[in-house]
Parts: sequence; structure tokens; C-alpha cells
Amino acid sequence: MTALILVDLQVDFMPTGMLPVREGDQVVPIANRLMPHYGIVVATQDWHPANHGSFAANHPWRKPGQVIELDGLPQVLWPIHCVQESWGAELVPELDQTGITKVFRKGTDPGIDSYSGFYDNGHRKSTGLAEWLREQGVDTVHVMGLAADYCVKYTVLDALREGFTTVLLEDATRGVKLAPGDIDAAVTEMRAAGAEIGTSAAVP
Ligand code: VGL
Ligand code: ZN
Repeated sequence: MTALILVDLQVDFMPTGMLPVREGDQVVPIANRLMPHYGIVVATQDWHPANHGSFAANHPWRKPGQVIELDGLPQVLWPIHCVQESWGAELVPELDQTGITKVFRKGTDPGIDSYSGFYDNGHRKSTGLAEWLREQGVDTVHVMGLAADYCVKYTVLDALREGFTTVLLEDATRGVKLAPGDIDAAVTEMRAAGAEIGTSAAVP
């Protein structure tokens, strides 16, 4: 069985949000078209407490884009985004949420970030996503959403580690692009790790 994973289709990642992803809004209609074609649709939701260590604002004299060490791991600093219960953390209103089977929240521990929908960045704690997918009989996942060079990439890499056949729906993702070339590099890394690079047009 194949599941669709919608990564972080949240207000703060839209072009008008706090951590804007260029053209991020363009993937939402693709998600709406695809959902009815899958038996299981999972959405991940970045869900940070206000004191989260990935927010530049929580580190005096630091600014977004800089890298610090957070509990032993390198951490890119971001603008405040996806704060629990805030508007920016909501799944985008244009997304047809009736098609979503289950939502998995991540990034809730202030001391560690969690780009992947499966594990935090140190692989210390699981969100329960892999176990849940296996319980549903899922062996293949198709991944789309935001952002290509962060949460989508790490979700794809963890899906592969967990043994799922994994397809990136490349036209249905957009990147933050802190540096030029970040998206191409991310796609190359996902392919090298064993992901199939596909397109939403090929979904029946
Ligand atoms: C993301 C940076 C920080 C993402 C989440 O969804 O790609 N990026 N938090
Ligand atoms: Zn985040």
C-alpha cells in the first residue's frame, strides 16, 4: 500500500508567511488533486514552542541563516515560525483537510529541531510515523510539500532508512534556498540515498 506524505503545508511557509518559501502556495492545488488517489494521506506539521532553540530571536545577537550548536548538533537559525496554536502553524486553509488521514507534529522539543516527519535531527526520538505507517500496511511513500531542501529532504531520507520505497514528487515541492543550488543538491542527495524522483503527473 502506498501513502502520500504532505510535508509542512503550513501558513508560515507560504510566500506571505514568517519563513516564506517561494511559490510554496503552488503545491497546494497539487496536494488537493492527489489526495483522493491514495488510501492513506499523512500530513506533517512543524509545531514549535515559542522558546524553540531554532529561532534566531531566542539567541541574543544572532540572526536567521546563521548556524549555531544546539545540544551538540549544528543548527541553522530561522525566523520565528510555526509556533504552537498560532495562525502560522495551521495547515493552509486552501488545503482540503478532509483528505488527510492523520497529522504528525514535530519540532515540539525546544532543545532539538526536527526537519523529518519521522525523527528529530539527532534521531533521538521518533514521532511514531514509521510505526504507524507499517501498522497500516504501507510499504511505499510518495513525498511532497515544503521545504524541498529541509523538511522534505530529511523526511525522504528517513523514509528510506526505515525501509519504505520512497518517491519524491519533484514538481510538488519548493525550497527555502538559503544558498543557490540547494534544491538541486537536495534532489541529488535524495536520489543517491535511493529515492525515486517522480512527478505528480504520473500519479494515476
Ligand atoms: C522547515 C526550516 C525550519 C521546513 C521547518 O518545513 O522545511 N524548514 N522548520
Ligand atoms: Zn521549523
